[in-house]
Amino acid sequence: MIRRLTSDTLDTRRQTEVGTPEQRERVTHILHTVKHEGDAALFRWTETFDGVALDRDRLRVQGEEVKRAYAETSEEFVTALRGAAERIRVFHERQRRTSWWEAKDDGTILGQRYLPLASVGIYVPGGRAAYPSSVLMNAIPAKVAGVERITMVTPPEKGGSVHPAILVAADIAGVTEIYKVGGAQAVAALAYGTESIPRVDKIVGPGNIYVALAKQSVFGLVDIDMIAGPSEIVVLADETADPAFVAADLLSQAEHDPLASAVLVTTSTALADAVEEELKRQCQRLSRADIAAQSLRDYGAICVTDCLGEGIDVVNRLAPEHLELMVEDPWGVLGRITHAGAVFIGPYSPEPVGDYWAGPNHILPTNGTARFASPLSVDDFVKRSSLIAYSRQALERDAERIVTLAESEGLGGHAEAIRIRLDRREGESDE
Ligand code: HSO
Ligand code: ZN
Repeated sequence: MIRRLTSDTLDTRRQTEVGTPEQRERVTHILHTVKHEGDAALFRWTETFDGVALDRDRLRVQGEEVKRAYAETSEEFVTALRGAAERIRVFHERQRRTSWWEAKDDGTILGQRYLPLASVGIYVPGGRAAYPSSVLMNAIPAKVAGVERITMVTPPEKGGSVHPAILVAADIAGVTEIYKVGGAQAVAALAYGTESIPRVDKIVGPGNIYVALAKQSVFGLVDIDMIAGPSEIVVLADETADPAFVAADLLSQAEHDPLASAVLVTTSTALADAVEEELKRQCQRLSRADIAAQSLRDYGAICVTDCLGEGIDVVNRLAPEHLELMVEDPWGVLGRITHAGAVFIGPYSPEPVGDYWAGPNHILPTNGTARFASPLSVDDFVKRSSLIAYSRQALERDAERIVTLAESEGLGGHAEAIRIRLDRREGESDE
């Protein structure tokens, strides 16, 4: 049910090309219609893809529906979600940046100012991939950053409603408006704006292939987050690890998606054998056994290495989204890990702790992109401005060199903007 691969043959990275030419063409067409026809195109596509007839009133989720959503979900669920939200908020508060200024003796002031984005759009997929926890992970960093308008879009279910758990999560996270539209048409609405949906500055959140292609297409007009691939976990374990724990954690990731990848890298053949047994035993007990089994078969692997150093090299090469360290000295190993989206340290830090509760973001770089990308954070929802304040004294001092550089680029107007100031005596005006 799971392959044995060597460190040479193990590579979980997928193709990075997103979508087929036909899918791209379809998305281009959908974007075009929404751009030119606005709401009318949204209603048409929603009828086609979701089988739901919308109008302006029904497009936006009303306060009444949110109230009803609370009534339809259990108190335990709401309490747990609130607890998670608070922990996520506290963790992300620590990521807040402070603007800074530096005043020098020559009268110059240089600085950097952070400001929140004014508006962001969060895409929440429909059906089985609609996770309330992901609503929190997307919206809370934006809230902490100070984003004023947080718009959520999500495809309506058959009867034209949105899953109550998603509405409750959106409410707890501080989402300001919710629209029942999904797919490429929702991305188009967020990027271009329609009569009913105001455009936003950045679009985040996972979606299917059409959503990913649409996000890619509108990038530049608006900002986007990463294009997330299927989820991954790598467990690095030695003979001290509990095989039942290791198997459970691999399965917790495999159950997400037939395309998810769960990999064990270990120095111990005995552990590898025991984990394989455990995988078989535990998998059949899962409600999503089919998905987990398919994921393990197609994208799972066990890799036995000669030594821990070789195992660490394999991990760094894979640059996994999630890495669990279940080795005798996990803190010692941590210093040698260079690429991983999130590192779970020791036997009592299974990945679901991070998926739901601990506080760090569960939206992480996939497909080896942890080599250069980071978890979603408050930084994704702020931007910087540079601040430059020169004094006459400082300008006099630096003028010659600035003029030299300007003239070397053939930009006389630049040089003149410096000279005109020096030619004038202090306090003198044009008249
Ligand atoms: N492990 C998933 C996040 C998630 N798990 C949501 C449960 N709900 C992707 O990293
Ligand atoms: Zn998960």
